[in-house]
Amino acid sequence: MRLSRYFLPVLKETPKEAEIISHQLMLRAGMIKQQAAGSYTWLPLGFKVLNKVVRIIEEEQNRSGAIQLLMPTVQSADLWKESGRYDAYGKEMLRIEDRHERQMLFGPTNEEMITDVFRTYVRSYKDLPLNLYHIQWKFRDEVRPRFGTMRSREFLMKDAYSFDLDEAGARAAFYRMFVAYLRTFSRMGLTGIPMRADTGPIGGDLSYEFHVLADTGESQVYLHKDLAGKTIPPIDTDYRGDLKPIFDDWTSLFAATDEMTDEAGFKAAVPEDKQLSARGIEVGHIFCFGSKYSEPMKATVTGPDGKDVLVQMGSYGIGPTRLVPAIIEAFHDEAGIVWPVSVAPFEAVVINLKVGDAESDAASMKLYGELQAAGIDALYDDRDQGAGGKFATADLIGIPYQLIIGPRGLKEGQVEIKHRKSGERETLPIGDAVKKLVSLIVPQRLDTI
Ligand code: 5CA
Repeated sequence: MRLSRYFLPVLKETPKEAEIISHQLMLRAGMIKQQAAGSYTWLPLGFKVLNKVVRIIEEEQNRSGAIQLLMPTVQSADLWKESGRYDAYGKEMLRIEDRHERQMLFGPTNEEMITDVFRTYVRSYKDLPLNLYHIQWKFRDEVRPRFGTMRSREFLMKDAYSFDLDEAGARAAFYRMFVAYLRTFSRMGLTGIPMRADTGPIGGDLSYEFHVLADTGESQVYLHKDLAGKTIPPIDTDYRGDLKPIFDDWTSLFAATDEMTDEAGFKAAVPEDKQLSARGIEVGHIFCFGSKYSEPMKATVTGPDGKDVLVQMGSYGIGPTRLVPAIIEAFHDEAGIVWPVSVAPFEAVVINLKVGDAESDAASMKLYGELQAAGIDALYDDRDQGAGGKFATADLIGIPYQLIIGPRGLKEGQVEIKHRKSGERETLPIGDAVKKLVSLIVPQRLDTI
């Protein structure tokens, strides 16, 4: 992408309405624009990051055996009356009436709709286990939408729903998602720490929230320090095998939100030198709720003995539009965002210091082309502007590597690479630059670990 033709409305000033750093930086870097309270347009740069986050989620969901579909945003109230949640959901649900005076709603979640899909088609235990997921916009009329896309009213959710013959099957499905979640957050450079949590309006008695630790997090969390450095299950984890040992290993160390414990309970459970009391951002939440929906909605399958049984269900959410600011909370400095390569909007930016100088233009275009040919997601800053402004933009929008090309270096046959994270700059022969960038970038995509 050539920056001169891109749409990147960066702001010089920090907008006053933004309280936390991720919200400030998303506005300044031209990633989002507020439309109404808790409702945002994703501008091109933001949308590019969001898509990378979504792609990682999809890859890990697919790897775990979940199958993607897509359900509508606007739902019929009838299904929610069947489950009994239409009245129970209260004011957070945006209720709509169509021209025929039928009651509709903008979906805050999809347990009812997926249960309806299931009961329409699935008849036999032989079709189980089944896990269906989608990535779709939700609307919740939050009392306090705030912090930009961190807590918005319209937000994107990955929601998966599992169906099993019995409780043991439902548990195994829960473990598969648990492992997929650990891998998903880790591929974005984050540690998503699973914590016992309250089930709220989704229901059931077993649930874990995944929290990213950050001072600006909305939840108070208590955990055993060793959870932060634990090994993540690798790419070749066998999702058909028994994943309970991984679940047991992670959950044997204490971690809970303040809805599930208090300071006294925490202090009694964790040795003093291992106690970590922190703020957390809830980036995922998984639930196991048995027949809470299958019973009122009569979702059954024929079991091995020929008798009908209620299907055992769970649901599993991740918030992609919350993950983007959560990643920024974890990775930024005074100059701006410092994206991990795996979610960076561009992996490298070619900075032409002297647009209009024939040699600089030719070398920049050549290297930009070679980077693209090598599969690098590259941006080319070809704007006719001073070097200071270009560096400031590249730092602000957080591109992991800057390839700096100017007449002085070219005379010596040299270019420079700046590492955004460390600030380190290295000079190297022009012919080595692309190879060097590929060797730096590819391993950090974390798509083979
Ligand atoms: N049906 C279940 C799981 S599929 C469910 O709705 N769970 S949830 O309510 O916990 O939401 C799942 C995830 O969506 C949360 O962990 C969070 O990452 C994200 N999320 C929830 N509310 C918001 C919001 N207002 N803004 C941004 N993300 C949100």
